[in-house]
Amino acid sequence: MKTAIIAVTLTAAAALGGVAAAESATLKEVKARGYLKCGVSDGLTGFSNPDSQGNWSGIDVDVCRAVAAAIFDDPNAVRYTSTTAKERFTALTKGEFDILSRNTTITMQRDAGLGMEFTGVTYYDGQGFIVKTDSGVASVNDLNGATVCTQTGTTTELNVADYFGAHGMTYQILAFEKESEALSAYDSGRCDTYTTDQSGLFAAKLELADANAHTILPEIISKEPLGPAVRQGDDAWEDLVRWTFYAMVNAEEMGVTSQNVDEMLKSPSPEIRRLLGVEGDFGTQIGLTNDWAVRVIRKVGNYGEIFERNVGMGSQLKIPRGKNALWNQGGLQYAPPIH
Ligand SMILES: N[C@@H](CCC(=O)N[C@@H](CS)C(=O)NCC(=O)O)C(=O)O
Repeated sequence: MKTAIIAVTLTAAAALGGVAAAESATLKEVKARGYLKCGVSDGLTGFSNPDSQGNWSGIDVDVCRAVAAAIFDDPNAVRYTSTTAKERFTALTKGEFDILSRNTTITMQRDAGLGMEFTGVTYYDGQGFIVKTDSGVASVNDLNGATVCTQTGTTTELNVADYFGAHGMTYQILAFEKESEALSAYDSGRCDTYTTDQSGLFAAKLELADANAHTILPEIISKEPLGPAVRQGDDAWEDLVRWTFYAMVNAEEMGVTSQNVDEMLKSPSPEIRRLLGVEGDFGTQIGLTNDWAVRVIRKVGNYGEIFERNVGMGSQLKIPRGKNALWNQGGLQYAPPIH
């Protein structure tokens, strides 16, 4: 009996003392290849969008750039693959890329039923609607009998069915595989409204022939927590991607930016010292060196910086922080602590 108790106590102590980090097969492959493979959209301003030279930018792109900075100290060591809403999950599970970072909503079916793991919420969104201002529609509740344009393989159709059903409203869906097709169908008057994540509506507005002739309705009909996903079965890779994002959120909370990170290495604050690897051995726990977050923050920035330049006031979209503010500023962005 006594022996059993001692054995249990020793096991617990060993667990608290830490176990050697399991080597990530994906990390090994990425290192040998020399770059990260990142699955993105066909082009969505603010999230993942190529310029005329084929250079990608956006919040989702910065997630991949951050992981590449953490591994290679080079945010450009990434190859991007466009994937449609419909194909994205099979493309990830078949191994076409190491991370899917494509304005993807976390749902139970996707997390538990499709062989993927989500690593955090990079953007809290919700589904909205855009209408022509002169249609007189001022609320979703004015859309009874409407023809609704949307994209296949997304969360949008189910949300419309749930909301319209619950409110006793009828509707007709016109669904397209490509966003450009859905949007031009709406722009040419084939649908009364176009529906998607509200962030996508801000982006879509910029593509319409006369952006000023359209209004985004005030209601949000769903929860769309967007985040990156990795294949199931490589827990160590999942941890690396998860803590790289958490490092960016923690950095914002601690006031560590791409501009001051080198100065911050001298900070006396224990939590900043742990984040930046001056103290502790947190980087090695995800298969990297302890200053992994320094590379991420220096080369890509903290969460607030990536939000502002891609979708916030420093971007064309000008989306307010809203729910994506930090938890201590009235928002939902909350990263677990590094200790
Ligand atoms: N967050 C939703 C919607 C994602 C989605 O595919 N949205 C469209 C409209 S914003 C899109 O990404 N279009 C760009 C593209 O297809 O490349 C989901 O995960 O199902």
